[in-house]
Amino acid sequence: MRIDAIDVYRVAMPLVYPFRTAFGDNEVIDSVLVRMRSGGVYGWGESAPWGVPGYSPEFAAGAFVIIRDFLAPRLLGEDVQTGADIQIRLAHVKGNPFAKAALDLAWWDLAARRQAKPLWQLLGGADPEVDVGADFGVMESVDDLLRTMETALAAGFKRTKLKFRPGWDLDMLTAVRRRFPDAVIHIDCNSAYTLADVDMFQQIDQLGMAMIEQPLMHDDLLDHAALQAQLKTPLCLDESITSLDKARQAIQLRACGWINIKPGRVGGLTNAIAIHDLCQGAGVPCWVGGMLESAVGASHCLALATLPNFIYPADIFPSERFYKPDLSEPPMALSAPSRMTASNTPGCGAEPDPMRLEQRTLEHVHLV
Ligand code: OSB
Ligand code: MG
Repeated sequence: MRIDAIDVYRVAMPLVYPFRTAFGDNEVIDSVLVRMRSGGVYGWGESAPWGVPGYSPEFAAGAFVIIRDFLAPRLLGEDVQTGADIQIRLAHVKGNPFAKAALDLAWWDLAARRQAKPLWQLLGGADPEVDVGADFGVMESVDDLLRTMETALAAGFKRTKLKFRPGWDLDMLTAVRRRFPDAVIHIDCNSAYTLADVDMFQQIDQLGMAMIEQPLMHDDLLDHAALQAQLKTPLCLDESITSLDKARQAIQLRACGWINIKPGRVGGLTNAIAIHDLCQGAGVPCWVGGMLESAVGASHCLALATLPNFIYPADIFPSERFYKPDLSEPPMALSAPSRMTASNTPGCGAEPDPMRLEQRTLEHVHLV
């Protein structure tokens, strides 16, 4: 299909409460949305690298410029048949997976809408209903966390992910484990530690975590392999897996037992599927993560999560947990306890509410 026009929006989406992790405390999520037109049909993509390069080296204002000046011009007027075609045309830019992802996702949504197919089916999903988990950031007190976890467990969530950072660490986790001895729990360190912390990780190793997510540097594989060799708890790589090659190398090095796949972090759904398939062949299980995208980006994540090697509940949440209201419609909602169902309408099933998009846009460009 010929790509006739691309609109790029950089938006700031206010959170209902600050999201606190090892890479900072945020009250607003900065995201980039792309609308891609072919003939009379539009597709939407979204990628949320956030406003500050604290999770990865990318940030929303930079991604906006990369898309506007270097990526979108390579697609306009072109006939693009497959996701691989998109990636080839974007390959002249090194790295910058979040910027590439916004375009790649818009292409997939557009392709699905043109075929009048739900995105999850176009991606090769098996069942539109998937497991989703509960996640908790750093809180005011351990008592607050215990109370919130109690509610989540009572609501039927099958696993809980806890943000972990210096000062909100072993004491917190020990208290949680004491209170919930059988719950499936894992921690996400967002690259806050080094190999000098191996003693702490060996103590965590006794607490029966389902996995330890990204303990070490954001782009590291070797130190993770060294740490993994000293632990029985599987590590999960998030930040470090930015491409198919990184996933292959991580598996080869035995740097982890799990791989988290976020469409944004790996450059889009095309690469997310390739990583999923590689991991499936290698016997490495995966799960889908997110970046607090609006319902457009989250719907893409949900469609991805229908693929068969995603066997741990995804980081996809009801919109109201973060946004009141969500920038995009319809909002993300549970379809059953700890479950969400990918949309059966053509495409990803969501698009921005025009008024909210206008209110939250910091920068917009229309490219033809
Ligand atoms: O590391 O998985 C991450 C959100 C934004 C940026 C990075 C991450 C996350 C999450 C999302 O952990 C899940 C959550 O809401 O806790
Ligand atoms: Mg993570």
